[in-house]
Amino acid sequence: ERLGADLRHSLDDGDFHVVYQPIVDLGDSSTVAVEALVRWVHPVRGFVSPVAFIPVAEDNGLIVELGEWIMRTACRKLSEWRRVLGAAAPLYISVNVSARQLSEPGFPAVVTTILTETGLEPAALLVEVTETAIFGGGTAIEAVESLHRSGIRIALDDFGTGHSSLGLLRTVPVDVLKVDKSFVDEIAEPGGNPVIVDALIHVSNGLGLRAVAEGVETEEQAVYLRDLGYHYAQGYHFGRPSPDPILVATVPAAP
Ligand code: G
Ligand code: G
Ligand code: MN
Ligand code: NA
Repeated sequence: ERLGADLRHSLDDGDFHVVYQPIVDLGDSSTVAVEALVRWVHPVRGFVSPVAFIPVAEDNGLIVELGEWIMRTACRKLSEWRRVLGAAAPLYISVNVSARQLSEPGFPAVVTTILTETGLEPAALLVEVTETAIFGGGTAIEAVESLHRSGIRIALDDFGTGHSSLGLLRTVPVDVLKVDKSFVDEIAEPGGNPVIVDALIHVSNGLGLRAVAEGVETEEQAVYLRDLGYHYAQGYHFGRPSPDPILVATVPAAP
């Protein structure tokens, strides 16, 4: 397929970029972490959404190489922030990993090598997986267990939208629940019903997990979530994904 061949060229030509979205503490809006998100600027088509190209890269296997590049780029970035900012750098970086990457033999070893190369300890990395990826079969669960054993933390992304079984939270080593935007959207919407965000903070606390509310777009939603007991959130209200939200925010303006 065309898009597939273009992915190959763009990987060689440097048309992929990684942007970073703040994950904030709802108490003081400080950035505690960032999520890495890949962007593709196609030489002819311009911006192509990951929603369109990640599935193609999964099908033709390029996601393995692309995903490794994203992971290395993100880890280098956190390393740079630490070099410049020391303890004021974000605590960890969150990286999305797809089903195909998880079931690639040797994936956990690749991740460990990247951490060593970039001088990060395992706890500096949070790997985001979806319920669907974990249950895609093969060795995905074993990979998640192996990453977790090495000290890398695991987040369940888009939580509640897949074929969720709450039992999964007891059988797979999960540290963080990323509560899907569709549930956050119900807050402060006419006719909306925020019952799921309410239920999930209890589930998360009860299991000793951390919850991150995704897709927070308004102050009203942020306040509501904080009052429910959420500590962490992410969304356009706090910051859109951008090339360097950390150094841009801290570099003093020119006189
Ligand atoms: O960043 P954006 O909202 O456009 O992302 C759309 C979808 O693409 C989301 O489901 C997101 O998880 C996925 N995505 C974005 N960046 C990456 C990435 O680096 N790796 C993988 N596997 N998925 C990504
Ligand atoms: O599936 P995942 O949660 O990894 O996808 C995150 C995607 O959601 C990213 O592509 C990011 O650009 C997008 N996103 C992040 N915050 C918001 C938000 O507040 N509103 C909307 N519409 N999208 C968001
Ligand atoms: Mn994610
Ligand atoms: Na998500």
